[in-house]
Amino acid sequence: MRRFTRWTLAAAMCALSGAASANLTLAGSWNGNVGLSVDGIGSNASPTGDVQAVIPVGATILQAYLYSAGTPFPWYADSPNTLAAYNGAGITLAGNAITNFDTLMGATSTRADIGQWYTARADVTSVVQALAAGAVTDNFSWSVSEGSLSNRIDGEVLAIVYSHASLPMGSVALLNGGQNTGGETSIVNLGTPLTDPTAVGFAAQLGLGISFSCCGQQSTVEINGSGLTTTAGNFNDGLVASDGSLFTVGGIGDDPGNNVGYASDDELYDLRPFLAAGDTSFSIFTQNPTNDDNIFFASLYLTGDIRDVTPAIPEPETYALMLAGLGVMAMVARRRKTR
Ligand SMILES: [Ca+2]
Ligand SMILES: [Ca+2]
Ligand SMILES: [Ca+2]
Ligand SMILES: [Ca+2]
Repeated sequence: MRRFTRWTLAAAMCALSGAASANLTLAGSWNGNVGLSVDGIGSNASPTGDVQAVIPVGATILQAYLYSAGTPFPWYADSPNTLAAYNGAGITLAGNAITNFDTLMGATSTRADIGQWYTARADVTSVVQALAAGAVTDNFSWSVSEGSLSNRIDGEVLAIVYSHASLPMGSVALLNGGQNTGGETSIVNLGTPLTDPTAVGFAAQLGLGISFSCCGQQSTVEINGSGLTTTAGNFNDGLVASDGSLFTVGGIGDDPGNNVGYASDDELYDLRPFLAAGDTSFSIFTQNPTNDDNIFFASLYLTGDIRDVTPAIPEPETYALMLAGLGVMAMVARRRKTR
């Protein structure tokens, strides 16, 4: 029994250190005359509500993703935690049944009672291409429904990447979150050094998608080690303050500046003050001290050359935790051998 306890402790320590590795992974990046449309909606109504899109007339739609963010499991035992659950729920976008969710992601809380969020992502490129075909307007509004899972899905993000010859050269990156609430760092690597961020026309925007957040629950974000915000979260794109509607994403209709305060922080951020000419990379650190929010999505737009986004080298304390775990396992193994 004692041996079992030690093995369990050692395994748990290794698992903890593993879970703390960076988890903001690249869903895709696009370079050229590219632009980005991001919006979200959350509610417990049926339909859920309308999601907005802004796509220049004549643009080529390169990629569109629909993210649907469920409440955590096992906090709610009937939260969706499989792709089959999402694909069978009756989720729709502008009346189109979305049954091709093929990627699960989502944060893991350091609180066992909350557990894990299972956010699903579907490729809706062909759906959005058809909806926008032949349009004579830049602005779209499409109804979203969460079907039978409305009470256990906080909301949807619609992210669209397009290109248009009138746009400046730049990069878009979409990131699947699932940040460990305890804190994680990702590195954005650039193919060419940054031009002067203070020059006219330079743009560097970060948008975050966060679910299951309200009522003072908030996250900290640092860029290159400097504080961007301590108040990311809340349900700015959710219609009511109840589970199944706690949803926010930085994007259309939000202030491109960095808003101060929990109520006004809209999860759309200007990174220019944190960047310098000649930079070849920058870091994004997120942490949710309240351990109950799901940072499941991030978008980047940069008049620069994003090549990839990679996990940062684990923090020193992560190494220490991992080594401690390995040490306990080695100790247990030695004791077992001598018996
Ligand atoms: Ca809902
Ligand atoms: Ca928003
Ligand atoms: Ca907010
Ligand atoms: Ca803002």
